[in-house]
Formats: sequence, structure tokens, C-alpha cells
Amino acid sequence: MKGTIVQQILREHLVSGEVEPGREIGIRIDQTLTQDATGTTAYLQFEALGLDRVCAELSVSYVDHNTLQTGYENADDHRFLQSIAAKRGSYFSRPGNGICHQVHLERFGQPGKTLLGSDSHTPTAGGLGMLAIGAGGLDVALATAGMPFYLRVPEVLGVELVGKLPDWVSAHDVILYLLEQLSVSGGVGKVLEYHGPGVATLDVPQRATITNMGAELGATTSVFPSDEVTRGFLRAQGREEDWISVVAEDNAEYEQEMTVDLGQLEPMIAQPHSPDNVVPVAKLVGMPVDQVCIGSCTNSSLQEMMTVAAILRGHKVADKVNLTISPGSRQVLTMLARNGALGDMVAAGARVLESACGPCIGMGQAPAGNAVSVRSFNRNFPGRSGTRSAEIFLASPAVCAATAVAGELTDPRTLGRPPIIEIPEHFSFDDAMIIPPDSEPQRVEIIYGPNIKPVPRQEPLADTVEGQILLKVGDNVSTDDVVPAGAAILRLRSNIPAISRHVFEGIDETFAARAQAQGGGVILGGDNYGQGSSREHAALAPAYLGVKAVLAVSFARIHCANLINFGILPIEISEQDYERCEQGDEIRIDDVRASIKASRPLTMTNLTKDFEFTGSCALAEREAEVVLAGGALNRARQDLSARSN
Ligand code: MIC
Ligand code: SF4
Repeated sequence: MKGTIVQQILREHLVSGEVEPGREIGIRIDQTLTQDATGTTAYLQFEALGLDRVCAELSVSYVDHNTLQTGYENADDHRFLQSIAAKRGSYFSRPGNGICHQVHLERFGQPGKTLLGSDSHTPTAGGLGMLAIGAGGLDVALATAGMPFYLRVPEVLGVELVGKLPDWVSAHDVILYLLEQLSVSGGVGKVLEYHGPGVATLDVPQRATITNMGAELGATTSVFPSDEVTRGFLRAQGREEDWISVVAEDNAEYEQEMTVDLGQLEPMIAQPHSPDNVVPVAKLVGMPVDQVCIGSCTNSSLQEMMTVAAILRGHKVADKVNLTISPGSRQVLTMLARNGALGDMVAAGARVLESACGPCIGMGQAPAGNAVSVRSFNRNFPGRSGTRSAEIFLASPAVCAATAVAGELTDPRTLGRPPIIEIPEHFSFDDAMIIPPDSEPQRVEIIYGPNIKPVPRQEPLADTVEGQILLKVGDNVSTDDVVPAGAAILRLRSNIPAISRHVFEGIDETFAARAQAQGGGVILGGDNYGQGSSREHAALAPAYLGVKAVLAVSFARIHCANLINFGILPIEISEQDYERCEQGDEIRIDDVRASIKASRPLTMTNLTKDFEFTGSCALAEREAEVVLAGGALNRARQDLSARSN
């Protein structure tokens, strides 16, 4: 990775270790972000550390996920987050101000800096030349407290872009193409670093669409250079002083390389139920569609919204289609309102929603039973929309808008010449909905609602782990499977005992009750276990139910870190052993502490089928200490008290 942007930023922020692929390093984090669905636990954990003030250069707490207020819970969470931000020194982006990633790109992101966010799409800011990484809330709480963030040095996949996107082909098609090529696990352990002459043809929001959805490749993050285009974007946001040039050296060495000719791409679509199940739109043209949803942190820029408005102008949404549009930030929504584009959307019959995640996370707008929904979003895992029987497709805003009008999947290239959309020289920015920290923090009281429960603490790891395989699942199980999204469950994010009743309910609704009755157990998973979101609830809630270990063929990065953070052993096993073990089998793991300390493989016995097998729990020294201590919070408290003595 010599001379790459990744190496340069990692080196500049290095606190411990060596920047060699596969090694664990600690890096200094300049900025942190949280959103409300992960932020309440993150800030509860920050409080548990006992610090008065946040220590990162900048911390922003966004409210964008849990914005439906059908009961008091979400509003209570917002009030808690606002009060704790004021007291502890974070900026607070109020509900209605927009989706965290879109607002961060517009108002805070800075080339060359590091950003850690408790949301898997934090890499959106990579479009500005930042090293922006998604992590669990606890890791973000620790970084907010000024502690290093630990990660294994990823390999750098250099993606050379050549050519220029043809008419009607968008940034979303670039990343869908990469997903088709590389699959949802193709980016695991890697950072995608973009370079080449095609980079200059993409504006910052287009770059951000590509880095945003790099999360679906399982990548640690994705990054673009910071060049004159970046400078122009920051100037238009009134923050040219935040610009620095960040480019790879001429002789940069990438561990892997690929080239994408932008000029050869065409509109693409991901079919149910995985973001990598991609085909050209042309193949499915004519498919009847019931719902179209436009927005999300992937595709919310002014430019994309203007394209949508231009397609809708003078047309009506087809009779059988419901069209929702959620512009990603108040800045974008204000500009659409002022330039008349919003009027075109409303006149066409779009249901315009607030600037928030909305349907992307099942926060309302669940489709009808068995409905076909085409969305400009990034994930289509089963059940995420709120309707398990629905078929969710992912496509660009232009495909979505053309489809909404026609009532069937439409290739926008049949619409004639595309609208010409100029990037504004000045965005109409106004930070009135971002509340700075209080100047008299001692006077601020943190307001806890009754649904906000302390984060349960774990016991140090035992020497023998024994339990039943409570559930056997297949490959690519997502955290949406472990702790489902949707309005009904999201409101329980600050209440671990309550949310734990929903663990795995989409796969097996008896799971939580069985786990509790058995006093815990283990989970058996296939390849890429825990892909998708960064929600630490997918580790915390099973831990609360007594799950001690997950045996899987391989793990997704953020989820694996979350398991470690909450004292659950992530054990990699062979495919043969995965096949041999069944749900209901009793498993015993002996000598756990000694094996972990000595980095030895773990010896396990399947007591039901009477055979021994081994698994690897290849933890770095620090990770081993965390697991042995029963989680990162226990470990961090030990560190902080050692520091103050
Ligand atoms: C998502 O897109 O799945 C989320 C909701 O934004 C999550 C975070 C969460 O579960 O709260 C993510 O991507 O990390
Ligand atoms: Fe919000 Fe969807 Fe983006 Fe997650 S992927 S941050 S739910 S808009």
C-alpha cells in the first residue's frame, strides 16, 4: 500500500502498531458521529466511562433514524441525546436537519482527517478524501472519549476509473456494477481507493454515493482523492478553508487493482434480497411495480433530486404506484423548495417525506404484502422494509423516477436527452438546526426517559463455555436478521432487555424465549456472518440472552468487532464442521481463557454427536484482553482507572 491515500492517512494518525496489512493498529480519530438508533447506547456507554467532556476534535450527534413518534420512546431518546450533547460537548443535529452522512458531507467532513461513525455508511465522507469508518457504538464512544480506534490494517484495492458516465447512467450504477463484480463479501478486509482520469468527471456527491455503498461490499471503507472538484464543493458549502489536497503518490502500490470504464456502464438494478444480486435494468424492463422510494444516504444530493424532479415534471405518478421522496438534508430540501423542483414532485403526486432515513430503515412506508418496491437505497435484506413478503429492488434515482411515472420498471435511456443540471456555486447552507455544545455545561441536566435503560454489563469470560446450538443459519446473515429494523422495534434501541425479545424473530420467533430458557447458548453461522449495519444491538442483545459464542465460517468486520466488544467469542470453523453441527447439538468449549491468551485454536466437543473439532479465534492481543474482560467497556474502565491512579 506504499504511497496510497490510505497509507498516508493511517500513518498520520498512527498511535500503535505498524501499517502492514493484517496487523492490528490503533489510530487517532479526529471526528466522531452517531445517529439516534445507535447513539443512545453509544452515549450511555460514554457516560459509563465517567468523563465530563468529549475529547475528539469534533463529535456530532444526529437524529435521523427514529423519527416516527408513535409513542414517547423516540422523542425521549431525542431529548436525551440533545441534553447529553449540550452537556458533554457534542454538536446536535436536530430531527429534520437530515441524514447523518449527507449532512456530515455538506457541513463537517474534511479531507485527510479520520472519522469514526456508529453507522455502517460512515464511509460516505470518503467522497471528500476522508478516511471514514463505520463501527459499533461502543468503539465510537471510546473514540469520542479520545481513545484510539483499533483495526486490522486493510489491503488497498485500487480502483482505476477511466472514461465518463454515459447519459442517464449514475454513480449508483457504478457501485451496483462493483457489487455485481465483487459480491457482498468482496470488500472484506479491504479499502477501495479510487484513482485515475475518471475521478475528475465525478462530483463530490457522486463520489459519496460510491463510497457510501462500498459498505455493501463489506469493505472497511472507500476513499476518493481530494482534488479541485472537492475544493469546489467545499467552496460552494462556504468552507474552502477545510480543503487540502489528498492524492496518492505517482508510484502508489495497491495490493489489488481493477479498472472500471465508466463509459461502458449502463443502468443497473439489485434484485431481492441482496445488494449484489445485480442485473442490467434492461433485463427487467416492464416489470410491474407497486412502490418507488427515492432518497436515503446513498442518493440524496441536490443533483440527484433535480434529475428526479425533471423526470416527474409535467407527469403523474402511475395509478398503481406509491412514490415517496425523502431529500437527504434540510439543505437539499430548502433548495428544492426555492427553485421550484419540490413543486414538480408534489404536482406529480409524490409523497414527500421529511429529510430522514424513513423507508430505508422501515421507519414507515412498509410496502403492501408481496408488493414490488424499487428504491434508490443501499440495502434490500429480507424484512428490512417492514414487509417480509415484499420484493425490494435497488436502482438509481433516475430509474426510480422513470419507473414511478410508467408504473413498470423503465430504463431512463428511453426518455430522450437527460436534463442538464448545474452544480450550484453556492449551496444554501444554514446551520440553525445544528445546536453547538452548551457554553455552561454544568447547568445542563441529562434527561433520561423511562425507556432508556442502562447498558447491561457482562461478566469476564468463563474457562469452559457450554451450551446448545440455539440456531443454525446460512451464509450472509445480516444484522437486520439478528435484530430487525422497522419502527416497532427501533423504538426499543435504548432498552436492551426489551429489544432482546426480538432477536432473530424474522428467522425463528421462538429464538429469544428458547435462549432465555436455556440460559444462553451458541449460534452457528455460515460465511460473512453479520454483514450489513453497524448496530451493536446485534451483539449486545444476544449477549443479554446469554449467547457466549458464535461459530461461523467467516465474519463481517464491524459485527465481529461488536461481538468482541460485548464479550462474545467469534470462532471461525471449517465448512465441514459447519455441515456436521446441527441446531440443538450441545457444544462444549474447554480451556477457553488459556487458549485465547496463548492464541491457540479452541478445542470444541459436540457432545450430542460425540466428536471433537477445532475453531480459530484469531484475536489480536488487545482483542483477547477485551474478550477475557467480558467486553470493551470493562476493559476501558480498567484503563481509565489505571490512568487516573
Ligand atoms: C442501516 O442502514 O442498517 C442503519 C440503520 O443505518 C445501521 C445502523 C443501525 O442499525 O442503527 C447501519 O447501517 O449501521
Ligand atoms: Fe439511514 Fe438508510 Fe443510510 Fe442507514 S442506509 S443511514 S437507515 S438512510
